[in-house]
Formats: sequence, C-alpha cells, structure tokens
Amino acid sequence: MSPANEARELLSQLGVGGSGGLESRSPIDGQVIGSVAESTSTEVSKACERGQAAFLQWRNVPAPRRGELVRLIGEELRAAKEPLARLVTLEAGKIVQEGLGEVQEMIDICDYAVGLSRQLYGLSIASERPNHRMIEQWHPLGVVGVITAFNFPVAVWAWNAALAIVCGDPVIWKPSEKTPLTAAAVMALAERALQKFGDAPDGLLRCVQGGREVGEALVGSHRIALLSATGSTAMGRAVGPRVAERFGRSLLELGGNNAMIVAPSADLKLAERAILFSAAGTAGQRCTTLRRLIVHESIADGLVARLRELFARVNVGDPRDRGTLVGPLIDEAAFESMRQAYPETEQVKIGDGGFYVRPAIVEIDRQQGMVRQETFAPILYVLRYREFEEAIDLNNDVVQGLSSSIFTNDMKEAERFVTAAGSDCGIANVNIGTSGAEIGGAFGGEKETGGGRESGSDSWRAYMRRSTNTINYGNDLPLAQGIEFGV
Ligand code: UN1
Repeated sequence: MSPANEARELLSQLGVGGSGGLESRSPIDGQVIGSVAESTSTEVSKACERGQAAFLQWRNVPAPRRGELVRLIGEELRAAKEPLARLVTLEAGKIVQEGLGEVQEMIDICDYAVGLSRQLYGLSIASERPNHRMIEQWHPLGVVGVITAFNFPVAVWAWNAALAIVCGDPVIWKPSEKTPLTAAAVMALAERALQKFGDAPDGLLRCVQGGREVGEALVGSHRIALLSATGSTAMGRAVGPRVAERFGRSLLELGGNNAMIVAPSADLKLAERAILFSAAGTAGQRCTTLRRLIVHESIADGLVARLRELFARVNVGDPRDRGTLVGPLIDEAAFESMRQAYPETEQVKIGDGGFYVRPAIVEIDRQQGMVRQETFAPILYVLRYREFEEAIDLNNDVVQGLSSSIFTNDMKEAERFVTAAGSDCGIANVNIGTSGAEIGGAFGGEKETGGGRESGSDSWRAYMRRSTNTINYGNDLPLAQGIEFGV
C-alpha cells in the first residue's frame, strides 16, 4: 500500500481528522501523506494564555489525581500502540520495530509518572533555632513549552508531558514541522484521556503546529515558565538566551557526537551488535547515534573488516518491510548534509522517491573537520588508540557531551570510564551501545548538548519550583546567626 493510503487509514483509526496548509511528506517515497492546519502567532499566544489559566486550576489538583490523567493517557497509548507506531514509521521513516519501541517509551514514562505522582517529595532540614522547623516543598512551576524534533516525533513529548502533568504544569507542544501527523494523533489520544478524566481544565494540553515562527512565538511568550527543547545545538543557541533574557527556565537537549571505546579485552560479538544498532539504527538520526568508534590498535583491523562486511550487508529499504534495518533519511536536505560530510555516500534506489543510504565507515587519524560536528546520518568514524588514557581524551575531545560507551572486560577500565575523570558525557555506558537509553535514568548531556535532563531519576524537579519554609512554633523570635536586634 502507498504510504499516503496507509496514512489515511491509520489517521482515521486514530481519530484524527482535518487538514490544512502544513503538509507532511513520508520519507519512504517523498509523497504527501496528509496535512494539518498551521497555527498563527495569535493562536500560539492564546494557547499560552489558556495554559496559564489552566495552570491556576491544575496546580490545586492533588498530584495523585493528576497522575490519574497520565494513567489514562498511558492506557490510550497501550491500546493504540500499533497504529501510532505505524504512523511514526510512515512519517519519520523508522523501521517498525523502532516505531513500536518509541511508543513503548511513551507508555513506560506514563507508568513512571503515575508512580511519581505519589512521590514528589521534599526534605525536612534541621533548623539552628529552637522550636523551628525547616522544610523544602516542590510546587507546580507553570506552563511548559515543549519543542521536539522529527527523529523522536512522539516519545519526547511524552517524556516531558507525563512529568509536567503530574508536577502540575500545562503543556504546549510544538512538534517538528516534518512530523505534524504523529503529533495530531497523540493529541487525539490525549483528548480521549481528558474526556475520560472529566474535569481537567481547558488548555491543559495543547499542540501548536508550524515552522520556525510558531516555535519563536512559543519561546518568546512570558507565559512559558519552562521551555524544553530538543534539536540541534544551533537551535539551542537561539532559544536558550531568549528564554534566559526573561529569566525563564530552559531544558535543552541538543546535539551529540557520541563515541564508543573498544578495548582489547572486549567481547567483540557483543560490540559488533551494539555498534550496528547504535551507528546504523534509525538511519543514524538519533541524538544518541554512535558517530565515533575509538578502537585499540591491536584489534582494529579485524573489527573494522567485520564492520565493513556488516554495513555492506545490512538491509536498507522500506522501513515497513520486516527485513529492513535501515530506513530512509528524513529528506533531501539530510541526504545533502550526509554527502557534504562524506562525498562517497552511496545512495540506494528504493522505488521512485525517498533518500536511502548505505551506512558508511570512515577511518580517520585525527578528529578534525566534519568529525567534530553532528551530521544526522549513518557515518561512523573510526579512530585507533594505543593507551587507555588517550582513548578517554579522544572520547572527551569534542564540544558535545551526550552519550558514550566502552566495551571492555577489564573492570579497571570499565570503572575508570565512569568516574569523574572518565567520560565527560551525561550518559556513560559499559558493554552496551550509546543509544537506546531506558526512561528510568536521567537523559541528557553536557557541554554543547545543553545540560538538561529529561525522563527518569529526579528530572521531575525541572518542572517544579522549590519553596523553602522555616516555621516557628515557639513563643520567641530568635534570629538566625545569633543576631540580637531590637528591644
Ligand atoms: C533522541 O534522539 O532525541 O536513548 C532521543 C535513545 C532514545 C532516545 C533518543 N531512548 O536512543
């Protein structure tokens, strides 16, 4: 079936109607598969005002009750897992397995957030004054703006929205203009959950669709207390200062340039599988994609030869076909940027449209030029090292700091890699690849990756404000620091 026909079926199954000026093209064949109405700046600012009004109500709803809404969203996602995943495949070009994985990630974060809705805890702190109690509470923050990229068109909204809702914050979502249909489908599911929930305030969950101007309107709104943005470092560089200017908060998840060290003791069978998934999976378009392989010189020849074989054999094709491991790049611009980084890029002809490429391996002896930039395409640069310290230096010697990993069976090396003097990335793994993180951990990275953390662990704190309370239950008014003042 053509992507356009399949999209029509899936959209009606998912309860998405309507059309408009913003067209969506499937990377599978480059054809239009649907459209949505584009939001105007006035609509964006209205959504922000409504969000603020919703905030004033939602912050008073007990957190476990807020969790109930997230539970209902999770149920809708479970029921619609298959069609939503298929729509992700049509619109983002991911293979079916990865589309299913992405929706599973949404379900997982919903489950996580439901539990979290009963665990938004603060501290009780010893006061230096008699008959005083000091506590820390976490309160809802305000409206959260969420800007997401095409490569995880639905999961990243869920990471943010599930936490924001239980934390007491309304969410306004600006999805990538390349993936408006999956966003519309998610909003239709959320709408059903809202109906079942009953009395959630209007304006709690909104989506604004469009390109740069829509994003800018959101970023510029003083109603947005937290702006969570996923995308390129260039985007973060534009967004971060604008939000900071009005003392808003931002949570940035920007470019990665992720490396894996393969040490002499590594289990090479495991390493090969991890490299294949991390470097070629999602056609190299994850922010956690493996871009640099740092291999010990004693094993490099053999490993590179096997990887070349694997990469040459990997099935590139229609992401809907069962045997396909590498689907299309998102569009022609992505193909052009791959060609710019690697002029020998091999285009694979599949049908009449779409940009399909074979993953490439490029051996280098220094990290310079394109190696230092994040090209969103399956190009794996291979470097050799001699001393372990040199490998760690190479891992860290880029401006990005998202994900990293080491394959070794030497526990000293493994431990060294995850110490403060080891990998400087937000994610440092041992004997697994750089991509495919679980939602239970905090997700994000350092340096030009932006420093934000989403998803698990205590990432929820970004969506709340801290209130420090000192409470006097005595009959005197002792001052802190022993100060004597007054009569
Ligand atoms: C992204 O590419 O923006 O760790 C997110 C991973 C996924 C998330 C990637 N769980 O690869």
